[in-house]
Amino acid sequence: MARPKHTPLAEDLADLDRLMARMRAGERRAISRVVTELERLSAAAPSLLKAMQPYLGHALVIGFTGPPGAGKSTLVNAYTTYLRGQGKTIGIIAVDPSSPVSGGAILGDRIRMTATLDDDGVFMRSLASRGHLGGLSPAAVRVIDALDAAGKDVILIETVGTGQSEIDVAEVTDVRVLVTAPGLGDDIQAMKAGLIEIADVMVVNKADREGADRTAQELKSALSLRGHDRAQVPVIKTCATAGQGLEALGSAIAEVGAVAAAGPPQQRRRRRARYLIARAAADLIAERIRQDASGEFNAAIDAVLSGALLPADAARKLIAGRE
Ligand SMILES: Nc1nc2c(ncn2[C@@H]2O[C@H](COP(=O)(O)OP(=O)(O)OP(=O)(O)O)[C@@H](O)[C@H]2O)c(=O)[nH]1
Ligand SMILES: [Mg+2]
Repeated sequence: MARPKHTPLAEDLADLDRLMARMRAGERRAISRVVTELERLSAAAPSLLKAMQPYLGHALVIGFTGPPGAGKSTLVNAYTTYLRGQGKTIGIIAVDPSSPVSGGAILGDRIRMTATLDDDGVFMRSLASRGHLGGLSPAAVRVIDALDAAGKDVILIETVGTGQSEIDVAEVTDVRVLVTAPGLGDDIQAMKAGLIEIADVMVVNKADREGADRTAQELKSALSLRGHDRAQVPVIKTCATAGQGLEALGSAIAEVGAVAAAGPPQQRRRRRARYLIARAAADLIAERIRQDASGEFNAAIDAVLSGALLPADAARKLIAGRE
């Protein structure tokens, strides 16, 4: 993962066709370069995106979300090894990997994600989501595109489920895996509500620990309470540290993935583009309200206070400008 320190900017970026070819050959330095430019949305990003166009829409994107310390990184690492055994190339994106609970800083993830070492078939990048109110950063979505263009067959994205992020992840991934573990207590309870609605596959990791069966049962009953559709969601027990349960996890993911892969590739790209546009629009609106040079926002507040407008109507009016 060592990044070249003295690469002249122009060297890699001058010949984009060559850069694309190197990236698609799995050359780590080339992928790293493109990922970094897109992550930072640098001046080179627009021409890179253009050069990437012909190669986009191939990868299957799988999201691993769950409470801090559930074993997401360890599981992603084990699953990577499993997929490598099938000859698949892998891109990994770890969003905000340093949780206070497991103390798993980026360095810790490096240790857990040993499958990424010395294997040009795997590329991993850690990203911070800070500054983006708990949500998945648009940078992560651009990095998905970069790894897709690099020809990775499968892209695994790890996020801590903290509210907004799992909803964002649901929007940009083809398969959504919720990872929990026994003994996380309230964490699971708090997360259940949102995540149970969107997960395609549920995992109870740390199956070697006491209480795994009970946690699996709890998840199953929570799912069945939500109707027939949700009751079909598989609940799989794994022990990521020992590499157990991966076959079952692999087939459950493959089943959901096959449905996604059956659709046109364009559809998956559309979802990512839609998300980026929606985020940009939300940012613009937030910015406009913050600045509020025209006093429109103050007028809206007055209208709400006087009972002339409901807050939602005031918001609609603000977005529409003048009506
Ligand atoms: N006993 C047991 N421990 C596990 C298992 N999987 C992971 N762990 C341990 O649980 C701890 C947390 O694992 P991580 O993979 O960092 O968990 P994470 O969900 O990625 O954590 P954050 O990214 O910090 O939210 C580590 O000490 C792992 O070794 C498992 O199957 N069994
Ligand atoms: Mg982690």
